[in-house]
Amino acid sequence: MTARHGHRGEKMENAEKKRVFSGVQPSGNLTIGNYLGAIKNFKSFEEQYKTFYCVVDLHAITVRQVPAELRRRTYETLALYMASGLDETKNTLFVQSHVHEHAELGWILDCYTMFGELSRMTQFKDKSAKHAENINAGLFTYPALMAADILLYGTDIVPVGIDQKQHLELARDVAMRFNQIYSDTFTVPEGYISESTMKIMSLAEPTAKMSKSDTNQNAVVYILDSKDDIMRKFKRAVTDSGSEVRYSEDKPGVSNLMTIYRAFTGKELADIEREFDGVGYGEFKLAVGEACADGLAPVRERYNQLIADKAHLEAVMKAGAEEASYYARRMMSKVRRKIGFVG
Ligand code: AQP
Repeated sequence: MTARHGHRGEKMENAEKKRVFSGVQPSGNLTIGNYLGAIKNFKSFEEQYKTFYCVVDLHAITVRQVPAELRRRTYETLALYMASGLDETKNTLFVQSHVHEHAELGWILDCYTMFGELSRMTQFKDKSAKHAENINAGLFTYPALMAADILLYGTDIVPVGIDQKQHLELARDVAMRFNQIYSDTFTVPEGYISESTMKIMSLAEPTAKMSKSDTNQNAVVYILDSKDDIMRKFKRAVTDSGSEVRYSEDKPGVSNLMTIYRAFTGKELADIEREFDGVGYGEFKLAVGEACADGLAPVRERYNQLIADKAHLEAVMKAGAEEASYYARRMMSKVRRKIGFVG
């Protein structure tokens, strides 16, 4: 047993804490959408909760991945968790495929998730339109695996962006369904969706979500982009008609930039409107670029140190998987018993 995961006393203490689970797919270079909508919020739970943050590689293969890139991005995603401030001694950081119970419970929950429910998932509809040549069964049952990820740890809270709300609701429904059939087994999880950063939009098409798999590199700001790239992308960002820096529905481009500016500076929207009153979009976009680049600089710096030490990352993911497995095994033995599996 490692010092990190301690002894029974520590587990006892953890047993009383509420649980948090979330994950990010290593399916591309991570964006400021992933950072502001999800990862940046993870840290706020590390003191009060028992937290599980996972690199969800099983989910990533629902879309075809180049093996060498998937491997590299798995390390990168873990390093980005840590570079964003997650302390590996306070959070369980691990890779989904290292804990086999995710796949096992995923299969079981497939059998408690309805075809009709999965057919209604907007992400499935979007992704099957985007990947028409590869509409595989995994893409369809993705939400049941996500339910397994969450329910395996008795999770109370799941910090995610708004795009995951529908999947989270399905996880709740599946938990309640299972509990109703077999008596109380799973905790019914709640989403934690940060209102101010729940959906960062594309810089090229501000009515669409910023996505790591977007093929238009100018639409997306990556966490590890250089300052020059960040400035260039914000300079080219699509704005709206008129010239006022004002937050409103009919100004999706400017509103998105204000959201990003607010997230990196901590300023209120009304103050931002005042700050840029009478100033053209050009100057505003430069200020957003500066704030974003400044906010990401320390993350990039820490990341560069972390990614250079692969042995340390491997030690973190190994220890994380051991810790997660302890909880996962306990839940699985309960689930097996309830269902009626022998042994
Ligand atoms: N644009 C966004 N704004 C706010 N939150 C976002 N998230 C993703 N994009 C935004 C949140 O990031 C977490 C991890 O996402 P994921 O890796 O599970 O996949 P996703 O939601 O499908 O994200 P992407 O970037 O769009 O990936 P691809 O292009 O591979 O599909 C989630 O909590 C998500 O809400």
